[in-house]
Amino acid sequence: MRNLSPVARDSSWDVLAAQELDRDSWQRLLRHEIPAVVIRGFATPEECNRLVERAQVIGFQSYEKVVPPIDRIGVTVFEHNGSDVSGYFEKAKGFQALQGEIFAQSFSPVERLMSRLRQALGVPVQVAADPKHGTYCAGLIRRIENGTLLHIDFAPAEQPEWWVAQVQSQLAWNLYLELDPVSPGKTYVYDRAWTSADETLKVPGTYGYQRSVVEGAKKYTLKPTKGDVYIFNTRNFHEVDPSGGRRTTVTSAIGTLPDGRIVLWS
Ligand SMILES: O=C(O)CCC(=O)C(=O)O
Ligand SMILES: [Fe+2]
Repeated sequence: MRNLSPVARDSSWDVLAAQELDRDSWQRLLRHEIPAVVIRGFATPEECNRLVERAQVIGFQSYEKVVPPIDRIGVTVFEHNGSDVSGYFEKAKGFQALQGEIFAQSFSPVERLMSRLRQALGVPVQVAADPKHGTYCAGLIRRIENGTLLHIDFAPAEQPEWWVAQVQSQLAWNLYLELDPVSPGKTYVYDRAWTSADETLKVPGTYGYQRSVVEGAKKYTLKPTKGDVYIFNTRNFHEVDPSGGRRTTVTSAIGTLPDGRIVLWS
């Protein structure tokens, strides 16, 4: 499963800006040549508001053992790191029904995102499925309001026993549903991709890394805007600032398989 493909370091970002989604920008994002891809106007303000409203009625819960706290509706592989694969899939079933309910009463950002990717890239896009355990969850509704630690999200490194560890590249999409207009909680992505040697810089007992890991690296500032989707390569170190108020997103991981297929999971 594990696919710790080396990262080509002969190219680095030349523009610190997100590019519109197309085949070319996608390939460049996978090769770590650009910091982000954007889909502007992915959802209308009314769609965003409606989804937030439905999510609030259902209610958020906090990630287990994460400081600073992050709230979410959904199930994540991150919280089942190690080999608690069955635990994840047991919870997944319950969540899929709940997610269906929320999206049926608003709209499905996951379906929309998959169809936009198919359209733009011309490849199959599916929710990830483990042949033994079934379908992964994809599409977490998340509130990051106190910021995050400096981290990466990369299954080959973090969930080596899982089916999704066979991905060659891992990206994330975030649809920003609700933001504080003054202090939205910026996201910073560094031009520095994780390698296994970086594990020595992990801060013990947390999901974060020491700051020295990004020393001297170019930094892209993602200032989120409501209704837009940003996609970035989560093998690159990144972090989120605390926000002045509500900061709600819908998000999932996106992986590329060796046969060209794209899979989503949370
Ligand atoms: O909320 C964001 O802007 C990014 C959060 C994050 O760390 C991720 O999507 O991997
Ligand atoms: Fe992340």
